[in-house]
Amino acid sequence: MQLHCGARLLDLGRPRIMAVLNVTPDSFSDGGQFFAERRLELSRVVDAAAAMVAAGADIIDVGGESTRPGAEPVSVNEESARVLPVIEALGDLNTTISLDTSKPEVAQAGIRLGCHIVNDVRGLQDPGMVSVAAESDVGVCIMHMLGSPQSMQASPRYGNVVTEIRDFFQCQVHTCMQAGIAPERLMLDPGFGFGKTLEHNLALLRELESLRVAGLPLLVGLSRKSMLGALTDREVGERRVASAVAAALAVERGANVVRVHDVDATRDALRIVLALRNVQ
Ligand code: HH2
Repeated sequence: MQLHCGARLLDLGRPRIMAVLNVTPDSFSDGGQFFAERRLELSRVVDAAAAMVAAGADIIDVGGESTRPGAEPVSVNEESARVLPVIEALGDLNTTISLDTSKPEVAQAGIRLGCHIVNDVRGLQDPGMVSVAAESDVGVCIMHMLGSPQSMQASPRYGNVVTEIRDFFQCQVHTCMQAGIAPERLMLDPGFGFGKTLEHNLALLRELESLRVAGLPLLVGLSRKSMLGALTDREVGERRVASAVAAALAVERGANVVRVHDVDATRDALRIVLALRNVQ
């Protein structure tokens, strides 16, 4: 299995680590760390990304808008000012760069500056995102979210969470293919914590493989999320072990890419999974 993402080809014969690099003042677990007197310090962002690559990250996922429950939306200008200089600066790292955005304008500018993947937590529901993706050759992550960050955790309800998300994937993959986006460019993500209760999240993880549509790669983001806090009774800064275990379990259940904050711990966990599979 491979993901075609612009100039790069990501071999998914083994699970890959997508490292989270949030350049926001307010992300739920790593917000604000690159800001001094409200200004983004680019050299510190680049150093952090280089450290993630050295620790074993295969993809760096740059985000400029927090999507934690209750987060306020940011404007195109604000998000662009946060992420675009970072995308440009990371070009020298020789790694796969993903841009976590739902805004067509931001995605388009990021693609021009050389990002390889567009990671859309709104799953390309905006036709503008479909057009931008179709006009490019980057990889695309279609994530499922119920509602919006402002309201999604109020009282999420599904008839059957697994079949509804599978249906959503089917519909979005069809839309992408109609628009001319090759399936080799697509990844699917159930969106843990995005309009889901603990029970919904557990059902999705338990039945991860049945979410796979058209044989496409699955991306899973559980790192530091409140689901792990609920299960372990730990605050967000204390969820490193739970996050690494969750990443390993996700890979055991079929995840091809795991989106994580703690790259070194995840790498150790995945090494054990791979050793059991007899893969180095
Ligand atoms: N989770 C978050 C953001 N982007 N993208 C994908 N594909 N899958 C996810 O599970 C996912 C995502 C939320 O985590 P984080 O970026 O750490 O927090 P915030 O949204 O507060 O910036």
